[in-house]
Amino acid sequence: MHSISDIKQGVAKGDFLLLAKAISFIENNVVAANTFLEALVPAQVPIMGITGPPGAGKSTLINALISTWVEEGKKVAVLSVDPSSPFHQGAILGDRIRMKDWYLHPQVYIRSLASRGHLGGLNMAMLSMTTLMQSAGFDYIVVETVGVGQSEVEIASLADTTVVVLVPEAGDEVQMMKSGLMEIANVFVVNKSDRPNAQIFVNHLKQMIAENTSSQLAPAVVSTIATEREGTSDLLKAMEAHQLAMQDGLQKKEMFFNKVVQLIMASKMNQVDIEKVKISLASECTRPNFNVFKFAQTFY
Ligand SMILES: Nc1nc2c(ncn2[C@@H]2O[C@H](COP(=O)(O)OP(=O)(O)O)[C@@H](O)[C@H]2O)c(=O)[nH]1
Ligand SMILES: [Mg+2]
Repeated sequence: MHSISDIKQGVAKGDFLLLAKAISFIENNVVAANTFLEALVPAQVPIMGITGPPGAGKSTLINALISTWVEEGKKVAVLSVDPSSPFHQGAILGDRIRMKDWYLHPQVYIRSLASRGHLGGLNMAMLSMTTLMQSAGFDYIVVETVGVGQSEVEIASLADTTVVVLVPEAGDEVQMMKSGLMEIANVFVVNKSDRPNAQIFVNHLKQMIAENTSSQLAPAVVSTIATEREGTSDLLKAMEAHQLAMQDGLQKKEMFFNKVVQLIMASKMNQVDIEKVKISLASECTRPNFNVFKFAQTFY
């Protein structure tokens, strides 16, 4: 494995080959990668999570944000996961088209992750990769995930700032997922504001926020038209304001606590031979009065 300083040098020159190799290494060698990950020296680059239903305009929005950052001379990393299409490449191809300007750009690194097949789970993969990006010299790190109620990636436990992207027609949906979304969103984006009734939806959303959160924790609401790059500077301002507000705050501590819990759980799981569990379970579970607690206990 190359050292992180070699990887960083590559990134500085716009050559992402060593970075890509490090990612593959992490994906394929959970235990061996630990030594590499433990040696990283992550900078305090905030991780921005962008989530929301499929088609809301997350990738288009990220595309617009990248434009702004690239113009400022910054380096940007985008990690994108679409758990709704585990084997189908469609969503990833769609993002490739949406963000096509950036795939070969020396300031931008975009990586799509399959939602399954990661040793140690997707959350672990994301945690490792965002830490790697923080250590590799990027100025901005964005993670795109599809949020559909029970997102496979708990983006909120991974991101410093979580942006939930909705569209004006999302009224009922919001009602449905109200509690969950209210908890994770630091910023709401109402994208496709070129559509009729966008303002009504914004007002409705603001009202729901006021009813459900205390004023200090209230997420900002930003209207955008991602395809026109409209509202992106407001979005940037809202994200920056949130990052300022969370410095050393309770939310930051909670985020790190969640990460540490995930790592402890993963390392405990590494001590278990999961194949052995499966084989043993196959014969045991058909017995009458099979007790799952008693069975699991033999593997602790
Ligand atoms: N009218 C309109 N269409 C948009 C806007 N933003 C994105 N779209 C379109 O919505 C579709 C889905 O966008 P995409 O970024 O792939 O959504 P994602 O699945 O959330 O990443 C694409 O056809 C975009 O061109 C917007 O602000 N207004
Ligand atoms: Mg997308």
